[in-house]
Amino acid sequence: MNVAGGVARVSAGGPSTTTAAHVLALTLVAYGVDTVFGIPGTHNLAIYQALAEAGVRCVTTRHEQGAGYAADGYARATGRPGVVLTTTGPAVLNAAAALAQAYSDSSPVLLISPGVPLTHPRLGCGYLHESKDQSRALDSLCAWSHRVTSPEEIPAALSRAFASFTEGRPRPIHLEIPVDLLDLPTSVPPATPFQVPPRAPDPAAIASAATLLGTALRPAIVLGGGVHHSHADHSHADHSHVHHSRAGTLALAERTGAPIVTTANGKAAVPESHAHHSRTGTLALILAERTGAPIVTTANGKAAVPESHPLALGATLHLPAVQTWLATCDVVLAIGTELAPSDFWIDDFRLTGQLIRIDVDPAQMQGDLPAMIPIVADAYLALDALLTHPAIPQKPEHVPREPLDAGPLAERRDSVVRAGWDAQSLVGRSDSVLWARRDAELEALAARWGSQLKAVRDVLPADTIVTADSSMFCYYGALGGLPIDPPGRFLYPTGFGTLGFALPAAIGAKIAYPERPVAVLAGDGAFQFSVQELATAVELGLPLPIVISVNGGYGEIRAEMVARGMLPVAVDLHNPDFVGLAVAYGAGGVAVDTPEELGEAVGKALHASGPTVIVLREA
Ligand SMILES: Cc1ncc(C[n+]2csc(CCOP(=O)(O)OP(=O)(O)O)c2C)c(N)n1
Ligand SMILES: [Mg+2]
Repeated sequence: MNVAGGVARVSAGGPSTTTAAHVLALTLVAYGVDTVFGIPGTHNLAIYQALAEAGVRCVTTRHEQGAGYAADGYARATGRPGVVLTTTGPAVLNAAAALAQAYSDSSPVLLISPGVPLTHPRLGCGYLHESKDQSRALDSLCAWSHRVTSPEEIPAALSRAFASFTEGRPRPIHLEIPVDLLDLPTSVPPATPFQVPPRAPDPAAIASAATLLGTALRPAIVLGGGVHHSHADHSHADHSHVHHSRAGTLALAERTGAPIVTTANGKAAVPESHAHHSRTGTLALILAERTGAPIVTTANGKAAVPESHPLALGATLHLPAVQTWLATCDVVLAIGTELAPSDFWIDDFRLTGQLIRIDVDPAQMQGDLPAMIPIVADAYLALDALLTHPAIPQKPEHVPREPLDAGPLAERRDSVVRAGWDAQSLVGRSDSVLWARRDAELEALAARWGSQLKAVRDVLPADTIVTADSSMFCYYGALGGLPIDPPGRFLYPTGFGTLGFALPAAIGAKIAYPERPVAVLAGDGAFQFSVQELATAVELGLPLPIVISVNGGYGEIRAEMVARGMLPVAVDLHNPDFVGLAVAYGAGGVAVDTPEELGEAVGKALHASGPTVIVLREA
């Protein structure tokens, strides 16, 4: 028997029937899901069977938390939903930390799990994998969790999930299917995917923002993770339904060197071959050049624009020098960012200038830093509208040369001059006081790893996806000290601040883009939260350099204890022989001492037949 979606099935028991599990699998396929990350168990076998029949790749991790981070890595790298499949109960809770991390970082992760039977009274009678209320537990960590009550509800629930990944802020979703529904026959067809048009900005708000930006003396741009995956970055290949202006598209093409194609409806578009670049980031850079605004990014916004650009301050929002400067800018444009305490690393950052916020999430407009001009819209469309507004210079000719140092605006207002844009004035900018202070602070933070990070940077190809963990090597080191230009990426668990993210996230990213280099950075503590995923990477033959910064345990926490005047307790860990451990898993393992050895090891690992653990002893 064929069903919509065209997949025929023959089951051992005779003529096949379409079941709830089949409708689930076929709907996922219709939405373009080609891979799920998870672990099979008694309750989800029907789903595994239907997925296998539908040709979906099932990647088995060694722990459901690893599946969650892998799906998240896949989602962050591609902008497409990452799907996790677990069994009921402990498996769902194992994945829960990863879902909460995805919530914090606005990553579209879909967890599908069975649940206790619909017919079960759920009164704590000891049903296998029973918990008090699994769906409610997950609902408090995700955008939402839904327990369906009939097979017919499955395509509707999935359709709602996929729509919510694109219509606003993408956040994780849990779909629970009572185990007794999975094998039920059904005639409901799989869901038919549809496009949710990206949210266009309010022209009046754009006009106000353009006027403010166009007359700003010290404008600044802050980019968050929302810039990587605005709707326009991931919509239909020719983008013909996205109403971006021809002017914006031409500017984009000029900047990326992409050829322009004209679509059936006469609109100009840039082909999908340039999809690895954030089109939204490119527009933000063009706006920066036209207004002379330096750009700083959050951790999640890292590499949305080239960090080598003279106007880019990198992912340094946590540095006091950058905060002091930002606080004195007269106009700040924040795009796709919460401007959260975990972005600033302090709780009470305040601006003195006027704040324009662009975000798909209306809730962001009245956050800790309320927007003076709120623009609730897709970031690409809003930037496109700003760039074509007459109040914004149409050429990059308004770069304020001075002052970019941290003096209070009032004292400086008179000395602000506007200079004609040329390459020379931008090059000169990197010598300015602001950049010098940034560099000094970065160096102080990352001194321990400075030459090591440089050695790693030198051997990583431009399109490398770097995954990082909540370890000092990553946030004091790589976040500000490993510059990345697009199409490179930096995937890091901010906000929720989990440990064990980097390795499984790299597995997900590498599965999404087998042709792109992917590298892992983690501390010895973080690595051991998901060390078992080495087996997954070995099994899949993924050439991942995994650089472990070894300091004998939870270094940051140890330092905090000392700073409090405590004697360190519970932070010095017995470590395994990491090289021996890697070899036992079938991976490569090497200990390095010098930056040269590190660079060489990372370079070699990129071309190995599987993962390589590279042990870097902290000085
Ligand atoms: C899941 C989880 N458990 C505990 C913590 C608390 N924590 C934050 S940093 C840290 C130490 C991490 O050790 P390591 O990865 O070796 O980095 P280091 O601090 O040594 O650089 C711990 C335990 C956390 N963030 N997440
Ligand atoms: Mg450590």
